[in-house]
Amino acid sequence: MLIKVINPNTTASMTEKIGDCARTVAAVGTTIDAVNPAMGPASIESHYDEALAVPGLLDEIAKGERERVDGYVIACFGDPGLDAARELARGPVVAIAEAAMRTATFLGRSFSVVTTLGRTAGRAWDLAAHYGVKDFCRNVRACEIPVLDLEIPGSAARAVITAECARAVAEDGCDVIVLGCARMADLTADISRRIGAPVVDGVAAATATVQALVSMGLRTSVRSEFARPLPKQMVGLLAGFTLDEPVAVNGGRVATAGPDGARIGS
Ligand code: 5HY
Repeated sequence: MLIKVINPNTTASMTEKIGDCARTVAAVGTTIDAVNPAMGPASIESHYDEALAVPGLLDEIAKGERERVDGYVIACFGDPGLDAARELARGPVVAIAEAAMRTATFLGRSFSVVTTLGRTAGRAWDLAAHYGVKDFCRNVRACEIPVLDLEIPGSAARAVITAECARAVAEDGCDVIVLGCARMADLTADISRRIGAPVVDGVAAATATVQALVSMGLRTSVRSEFARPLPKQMVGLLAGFTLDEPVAVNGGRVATAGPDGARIGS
């Protein structure tokens, strides 16, 4: 099984750490291909960043369809481009906020999210509501740490995040902690040991979920909302994202051209 883990920002060192974390839950026979787009923001910390990360993300999905990838992980806590990616990919696509929040509901009555910047908290609440788990969410707490500070060896980020997680357990009374950034994935075990509560990282949760879905032979339904987009002309910078007329192949997903003009086979 081949799972493509896409870090939608363009920071390769972060992609490498995300890939390492995804491999901790990969079963024998599962290959993890961790990638980031060649275009887009170095980190995603605003709606603007998120919007501009999506074309690069979709370009990686299109490449993955050519590479016959079995399933995808979107490794950014805003779950950018998730619905569009599900329209384009044959295999299942799981994003880390959804996976982490749903996983947390298996482990206790409530969770709190501990994230990077306060300005992203609203997005986390919107996602909790969208995924139907808002009643489980006690709080979304921000550490006011820029995403890329997590890349700085020896920075205070680890201690600040751990302290915020401990405060969440003490003050919110939550049973479980959800880490609100893909780059926090390698802090999970240490924080859990220190605060005495389960800590869920979305990279591992999403990778394990995609692996399980593929193993069960399950993929996104194409009956309505996630059917292939109707082809239309894209112009300007996005001309290469024009999807051409689909051709039915073996009753399955259609074969068509992708954002980079290369055919996507089914
Ligand atoms: C993430 N940004 O997981 C989010 C975290 C955030 O570049 N990777 C990013 O702050 O929303």
